Amino acid sequence: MRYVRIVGGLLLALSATVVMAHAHLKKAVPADGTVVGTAPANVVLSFSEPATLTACWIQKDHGARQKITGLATTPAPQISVPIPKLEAGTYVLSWRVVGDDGHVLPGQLHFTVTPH
Ligand SMILES: [Cu+2]
Repeated sequence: MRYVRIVGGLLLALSATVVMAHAHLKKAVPADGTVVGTAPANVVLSFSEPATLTACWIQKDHGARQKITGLATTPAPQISVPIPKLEAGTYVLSWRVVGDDGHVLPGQLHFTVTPH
């Protein structure tokens, strides 16, 4: 019984380590769901560890995805994504990110640019 508990605890500790090794999004500016009056020139993504975006797209009002180029190729915990000039509308920024452990994770955030 004691053995089972120790092994169980060890497995829990191990899985916690694996989870922490993924590049998780901790913060985004603008944050997911934000409504902004001025189109952002950049979206800044903060991850739980140094990470690299392998791909990134922006999509307006469920239209075609536009690929974002000029992404940093050096891993960093904070990544600034250059955003093309945006008109008023609803946007989805989506990406694929790879962290230290080599796992590629998808992510996305939504924001709205209001006319002014
Ligand atoms: Cu991972």
